[in-house]
Amino acid sequence: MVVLSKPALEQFSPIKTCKPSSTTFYSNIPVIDLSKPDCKTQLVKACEEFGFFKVVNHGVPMEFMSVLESEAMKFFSLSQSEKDKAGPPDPFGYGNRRIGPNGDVGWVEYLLLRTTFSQKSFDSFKEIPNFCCSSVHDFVSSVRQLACGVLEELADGLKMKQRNVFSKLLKDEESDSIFRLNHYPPCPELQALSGRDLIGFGEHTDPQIISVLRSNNATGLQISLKDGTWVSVPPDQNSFFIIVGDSMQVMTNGRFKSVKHRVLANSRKSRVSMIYFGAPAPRARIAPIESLMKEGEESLYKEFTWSEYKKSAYMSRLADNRLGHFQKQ
Ligand code: GA4
Repeated sequence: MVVLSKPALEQFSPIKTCKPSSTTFYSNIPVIDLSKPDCKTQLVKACEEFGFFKVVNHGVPMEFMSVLESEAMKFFSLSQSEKDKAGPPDPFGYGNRRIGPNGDVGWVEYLLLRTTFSQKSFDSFKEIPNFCCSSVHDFVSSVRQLACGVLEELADGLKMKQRNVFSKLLKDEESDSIFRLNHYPPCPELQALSGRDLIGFGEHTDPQIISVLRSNNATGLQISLKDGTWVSVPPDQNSFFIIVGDSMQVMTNGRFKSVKHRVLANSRKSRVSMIYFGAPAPRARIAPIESLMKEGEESLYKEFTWSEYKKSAYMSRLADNRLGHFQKQ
């Protein structure tokens, strides 16, 4: 075992810590069975109450998840210098501890990948040693389908005339959706030295429409409830977690909430997560959808394009309220 001294801890001091949180899991996270005919009502309720839920009977083959997980572990087990050859993430590639361009750091290493599989993306994969492009392709295609299915049920549940009002944004050829593989190495020594929990990925909301997350069976993911309490999500490697993003909050004029979430590093076990961030095309206009607004209901947000929102998001710090700039006074 490597014993770290105080100076070693100081070397990692930019990594944030928090008070050790309760180890009990929150048991009220909605679990929605997508094979049930009434799931749309439960989906709408979960988006309103939590902006977060788990889906089962999701249709993504288990094999896609396990193959990609072992590919990811193979990559993250390479030497630092090998992994660094695939970085920095500008915007795609390997990143270590630094998150985004504005000074955020976390106890995490990751790969940010594009989701369009053109020749260009095949080329960019060649720069990632030991990485099998087809495992990402299979997984992402299947998860995109899951995301679109959920969005169509949501449109139905909201009684919208067009079932594809949200899903068509992700299906657009120019959709700016991205894919992320995160690895949170265990850190028992650091945790023991500081007596606190290490933040793997600091609190934030996702700027996109919807995010679909799958992790191995290691703990760490927390969501913030409406009253601001942080609760731990029980991991489940066979299911997916759906996260409502800022753009969805805007399109529903605040009826669905983009949920604040974060990841605490696990002191004993490596956590690996894979997240698909479903986004519109850069030119797509994001604004509250009129048919979803009650008579006399005022729009809470100024209209913007995804490209404008993304640009502004990338100028913010992780924990900032990014929608603040787009809220009407
Ligand atoms: C949060 C959601 C996605 O992981 C991400 C993140 C992005 C990054 O890691 O580069 C951002 C973050 C995320 C929001 C604000 C900016 C951009 C880091 C950051 C400080 C890939 C994304 O799209 O937005």
